[in-house]
Amino acid sequence: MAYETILSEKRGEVGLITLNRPDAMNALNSRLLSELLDAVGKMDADARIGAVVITGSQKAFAAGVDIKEMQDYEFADICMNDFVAGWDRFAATRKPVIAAVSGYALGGGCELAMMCDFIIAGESAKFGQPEITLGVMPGMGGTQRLARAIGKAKTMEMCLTGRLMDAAEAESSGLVARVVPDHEVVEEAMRAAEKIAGLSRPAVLMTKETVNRAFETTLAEGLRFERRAFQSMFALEDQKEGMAAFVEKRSPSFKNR
Ligand code: CO8
Repeated sequence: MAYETILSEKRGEVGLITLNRPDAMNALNSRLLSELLDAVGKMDADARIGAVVITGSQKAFAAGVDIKEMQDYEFADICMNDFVAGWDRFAATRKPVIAAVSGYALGGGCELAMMCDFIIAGESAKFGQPEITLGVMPGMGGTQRLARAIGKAKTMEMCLTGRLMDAAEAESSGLVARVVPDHEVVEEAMRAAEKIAGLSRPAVLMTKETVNRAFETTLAEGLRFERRAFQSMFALEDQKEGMAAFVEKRSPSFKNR
């Protein structure tokens, strides 16, 4: 598939996807969604890739779903086409996905960043769910993922008024993992992705799956899931190698990568 709205490249063991609709603030249209799904799906299936970074431009990670594409939709179109389902497929990516966010991450752009496993933000990043100002509401997980990330008070304020949050507030609220200077945001995300890609893949996948359980189930069930996943790691050669390397004071060489 030839991409028109994204750039996709491999850098060593990391996949880098750049949203690329500069004239539309990287607004997420259906073409971009299908290209993103294609690119991330290939990276998820590629044994040589250990983690993925998604970024936009200095001005905008993504300023939301494409309003011009959406404006004439009727209820029946939205129901029958269920185009949110594509985003659910993106969120189900098994390998770690890091969002490197500079500029605007609004509406569906903020929701896309939150579907990633963590966000590294540049100082210029601005997050928001301004859908209410368009006469609608978040529809790609914003009300749920934002509430889990930053709590009810700020989520309600942002979703009900459309107020944007800057990078410093996003970090202190727990929405982003770290804030770095804008010119370093992709490099920092790549460094984190490279670190992950050098680790035991089964351990990484199970860790991601287990942390995500925390948002889907009770504490008791989550703890049971974690215990079983932890126990299963002792069936991996990588556990033997990782612990032997520590004891022998050398770097581990994980087999399952
Ligand atoms: N959709 C389509 N085009 C957009 C979008 C967008 N979301 N955002 C910006 N653009 C376009 C503008 O229309 C403009 O195009 P043109 O030059 O042809 O007029 C171009 O990008 C540049 O934008 P601006 O001139 O507005 O640039 P500014 O620097 O003045 O402002 C902003 C930047 C603040 C980001 C401003 O563009 C803005 O407010 N954008 C809209 C933000 C927004 O409301 N986002 C929410 C969209 S709704 C949504 O995401 C719903 C998600 C749930 C859907 C569930 C189904 C999948």
